[in-house]
Amino acid sequence: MVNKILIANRGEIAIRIMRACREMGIASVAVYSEADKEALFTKYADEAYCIGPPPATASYLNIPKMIEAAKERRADAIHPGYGFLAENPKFALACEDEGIKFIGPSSEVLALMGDKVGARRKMIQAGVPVVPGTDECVAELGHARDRANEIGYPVILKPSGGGGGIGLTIVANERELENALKSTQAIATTTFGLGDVYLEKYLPNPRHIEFQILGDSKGNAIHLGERECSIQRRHQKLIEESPSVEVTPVMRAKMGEIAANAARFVGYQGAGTMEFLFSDGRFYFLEVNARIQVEHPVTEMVTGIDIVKEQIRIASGFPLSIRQEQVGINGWSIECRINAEDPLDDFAPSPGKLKDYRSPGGMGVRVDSGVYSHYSIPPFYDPMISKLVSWGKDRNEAIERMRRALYEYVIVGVKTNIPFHRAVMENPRYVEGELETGFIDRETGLLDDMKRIVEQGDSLSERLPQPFSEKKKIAAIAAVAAVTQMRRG
Ligand code: MV4
Repeated sequence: MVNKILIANRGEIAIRIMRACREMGIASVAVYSEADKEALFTKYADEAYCIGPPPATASYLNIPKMIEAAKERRADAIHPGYGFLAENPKFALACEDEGIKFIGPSSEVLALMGDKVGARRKMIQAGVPVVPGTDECVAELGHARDRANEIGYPVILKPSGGGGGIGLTIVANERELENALKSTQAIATTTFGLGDVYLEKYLPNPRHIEFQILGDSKGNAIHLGERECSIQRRHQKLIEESPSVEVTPVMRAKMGEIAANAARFVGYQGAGTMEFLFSDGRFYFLEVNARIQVEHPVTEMVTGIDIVKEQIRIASGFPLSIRQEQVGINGWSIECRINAEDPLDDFAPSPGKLKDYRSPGGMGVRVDSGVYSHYSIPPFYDPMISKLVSWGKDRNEAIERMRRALYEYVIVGVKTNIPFHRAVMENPRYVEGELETGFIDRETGLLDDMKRIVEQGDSLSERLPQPFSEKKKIAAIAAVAAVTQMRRG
């Protein structure tokens, strides 16, 4: 097994990885930016190393600095977490060149999966069902027009160097194609440095369902079932669950086998996700996420498998610790991403100091977080406070536990999206499992539900003494004003 892992990431995922290290007796090295000196992950690690100023480009995205830190601290492996350098083939290659184990797929596989149209081609070869579309890029209008006519409108233009939703353009008819092609190519060039775009049939309002896969260096690959990730806002996932109400055991076995076969076909090593759109009872491959994902805990809760430990074992050259027949799905798990943002102000970020903080607990509740009471959430990175994860024997119990946990959560000092999560957990369509990617846009009543939830003030937070509460401040000002009035009168 590796001896010392440098975690090239920050926040909750850095701690998630360090927890696995601690249980496995592996030393951990945190690298932190100047903005993260007081962050929990910096304190949690066995060692900490400052890699530069707050902007990510100067710190968490700085490949030479990461390698320098690993060599200086004699780390024999690097875990990249998610985001930042996690799927950067140059980073994996730099690790490989220095004899440091990159905890993830090889640089070749990362490069292949990062090229979305190349990944599509490869998946077609592996027998994976894909959305009807082009298996090469479309550069000229004439070519795009011919292919779009074959596919049939509406179509969607996607940057090949992208992923995750940036630069997607829905094209309703041929008249729109010319402008759409130009603008998508321009966006692709500016954001990904590559103007390549490809075409797919546009599926209206699909569900987003993804399969977790694990592949080792011995050629074994298995799947850990699916996650339903349809509750998204502007391509940001907010709620995920496993399993999906839409997937029967027969479908799970069939799609899971297709996913695992595809992993084996490309020589996939480590943990990964195959994203699918689910529409009209069918799965269509979208892309591979070649990293540990934010939402991995829901899979861990229902399978009992520690995905980060498996990643570390795989990178150390060990075979997978479980066979496919040993993987079972037990109960139901839901994750709510708790963000420092104001859901009543178009989800505007709300970084700042946590004047008070107490996370929920009790049976079937897991909180993965990188904060503590009196910690200041820096404005430089994503505003996630924690991942609140519930587990229950069935979906209903997982929802009940999530509602109860959201009631218990005390976060004072910043605005959070907890009212949004409470509104969804009581939404009749959500409770019925009627989820699609258009859920938030379609459920126009959510805003009023959130307002009501905020006004009702039915939370544990409201019942605890709150030295900094806004309500008390207002009451104090009113009292002073009343006294002043009396004196005047
Ligand atoms: C699509 C699609 C419809 N048809 N592709 C958005 C994220 C990126 N990974 C792919 N996305 C989509 N691709 C075809 N052919 C609709 C979306 C999409 C979406 C997908 C998943 C979750 C939320 C979404 C919100 C809008 C659009």
